[in-house]
Amino acid sequence: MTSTAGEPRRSTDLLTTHRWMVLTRTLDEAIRTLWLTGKGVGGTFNQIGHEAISVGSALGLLPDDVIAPMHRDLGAYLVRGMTARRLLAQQLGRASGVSRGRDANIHGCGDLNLGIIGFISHLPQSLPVAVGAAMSFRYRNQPRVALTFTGDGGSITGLFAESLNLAVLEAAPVVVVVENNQYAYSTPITSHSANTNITSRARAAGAVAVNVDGNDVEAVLETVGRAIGEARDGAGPRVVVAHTMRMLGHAIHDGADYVPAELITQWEKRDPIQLVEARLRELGTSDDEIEEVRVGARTEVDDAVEFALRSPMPDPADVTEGVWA
Ligand SMILES: Cc1ncc(C[n+]2csc(CCOP(=O)(O)OP(=O)(O)O)c2C)c(N)n1
Ligand SMILES: [Mg+2]
Repeated sequence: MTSTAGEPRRSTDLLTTHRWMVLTRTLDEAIRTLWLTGKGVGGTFNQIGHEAISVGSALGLLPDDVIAPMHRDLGAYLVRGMTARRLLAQQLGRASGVSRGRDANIHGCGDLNLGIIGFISHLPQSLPVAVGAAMSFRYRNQPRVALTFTGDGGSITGLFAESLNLAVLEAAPVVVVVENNQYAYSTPITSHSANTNITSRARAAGAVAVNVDGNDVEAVLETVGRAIGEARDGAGPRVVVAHTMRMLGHAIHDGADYVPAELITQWEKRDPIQLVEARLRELGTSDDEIEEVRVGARTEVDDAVEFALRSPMPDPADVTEGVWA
């Protein structure tokens, strides 16, 4: 397998990308509705506003690559082939879910057949795992890449710097997408980071780091695609800091009344799906074609909701199966 740095690794047209983004948003909204109507189990995270990052990043990978998504990356799971049905059953803790009801929401939501490393934590416990996977690819001379995500809050932890340090020393083919959505739980980036320039912190560890507009999916496709190509070609780790806004609370219980309303209004004007739709119209896509995508997503998600709700809860008798310790 050869690759050329600078080229996205999978050809994809913008309408297909838009379809993944709309499916992600529709699924996310269904999860929210299920929780708000009392059908959820435990907590859940919404990712509205992050669709361009998760979808645009995952589309840059090849089938043999691995991905370790975080809690705002529903789109990455879908792009890698995890169905809406399995994801919703997982969210509802059902036996037909990815972890067979051992855990709910995105925790434990991995499937190595799809190259998805199960979510540990994004603070950023998945990062050293992705670095380890990337090191093993290099040792075995395999042209594969590991892609992982963390948040602005995750990027200020020691593990972020330590993982990057090792990745640089080992020239590990790993790409780290930092989703800077301005908040870590209720703490704004200006309160949790003395240096809010995340690329400079990544560079301090010796990694090559670039910024991207996280609401512009074409920019994400190009920037992360290039980073993946360079990592695959042996250039070492790449960090892409994608700037966006967390449009809802940290998790479903959080009304986020600590976020200034003007900030949300300002970012609503840059909604990633509206932006890609405006671009599609510019390129000649009709309103009917866009509506068709929305209807398709609603049909798929309605089916997934029905499937998940009629799936049984796990049987307490087999609770120890598939558990290591
Ligand atoms: C090791 C660990 N400590 C604390 C938590 C609780 N926690 C979950 S998410 C989060 C904040 C994450 O913020 P950020 O990295 O900016 O990601 P975001 O949620 O904004 O996408 C915290 C403190 C955790 N999951 N794991
Ligand atoms: Mg954050």
